Amino acid sequence: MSFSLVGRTAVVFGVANKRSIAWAIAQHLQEAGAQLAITYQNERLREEAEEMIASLPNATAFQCDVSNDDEIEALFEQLKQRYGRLDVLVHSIAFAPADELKNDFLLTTREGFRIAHDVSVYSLIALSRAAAPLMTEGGSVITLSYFGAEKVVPNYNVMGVAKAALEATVRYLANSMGPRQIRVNAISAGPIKTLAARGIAGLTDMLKMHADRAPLKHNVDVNEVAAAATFLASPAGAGITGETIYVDCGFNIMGY
Ligand code: NAD
Ligand code: 0WE
Repeated sequence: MSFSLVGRTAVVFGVANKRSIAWAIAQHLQEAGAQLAITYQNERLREEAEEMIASLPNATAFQCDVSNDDEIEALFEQLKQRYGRLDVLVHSIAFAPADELKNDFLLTTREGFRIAHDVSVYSLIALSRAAAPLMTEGGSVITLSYFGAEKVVPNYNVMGVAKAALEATVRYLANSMGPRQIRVNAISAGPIKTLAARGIAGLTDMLKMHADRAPLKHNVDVNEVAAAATFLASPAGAGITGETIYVDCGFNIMGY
């Protein structure tokens, strides 16, 4: 069984900068032989993203805000024209309004709940549906989750509820797309200092506690997450679908 992605095409969503988990995954998929479409969210991220993506062999940059159905449709029309077929889709996107990650969970607003679920969960369904007709030889869809889906992590709040919905969505999509040989899985990564984690009060203490408590006694590196994604994307992952695989140095198995 092969780990090679030679002759495969992957689309990767969620590159903001060099620290992005999506960027590490894109690099690993490229090293495994895939050609890549890499998307960034908006004009604000365009310059940095385009420059990074231009530096990666066999990679092309596209813009797509996943909260906009027209942008999703336009993107997949471009992907169809350019590549014809798709094999791998990586969804590495999450967003909740900043206040929702610092206020008491009881104060979660209707709009904050809606946005968190729209951007972080519904987008996986919308992107999977758009990709399915291009995955004519089967495929692999991969999303990123976090432990806050399963147990309470203070301040993760509505994002925890959204990640629980994301993991359930992975199971329902796996059942829906299975007959087309499209596999759908989540990687639940341990905390990593990326743009999405920066500014979180107490992150440094949290990283330290995580490394102390995890069986492997260190923090997760983006390359460990990217290696697991490459495995799930490759023929070596055949037979795995609907799963949430922890890449967290074993943190989640501990009871005390
Ligand atoms: P990041 O900030 O680099 O990536 C998040 C991405 O989401 C950004 O590229 C941002 O542009 C994109 N995004 C947000 N709203 C969007 C929209 N409407 N349309 C298109 N793109 C949008 O941070 P990251 O840590 O690499 O996060 C990637 C994924 O990994 C997220 O799902 C996050 O929940 C998950 N995750 C992160 C950690 C961590 O500790 N950093 C741990 C576990 C899981
Ligand atoms: O999924 C995430 C973070 C996702 C995220 C980050 C932000 C920051 C900027 C979603 N929305 C926003 N909105 C913003 O305005 N992680 C797994 C990283 C993370 O976030 C936490 C964590 C960890 C770990 C929030 C509280 C506690 C722990």
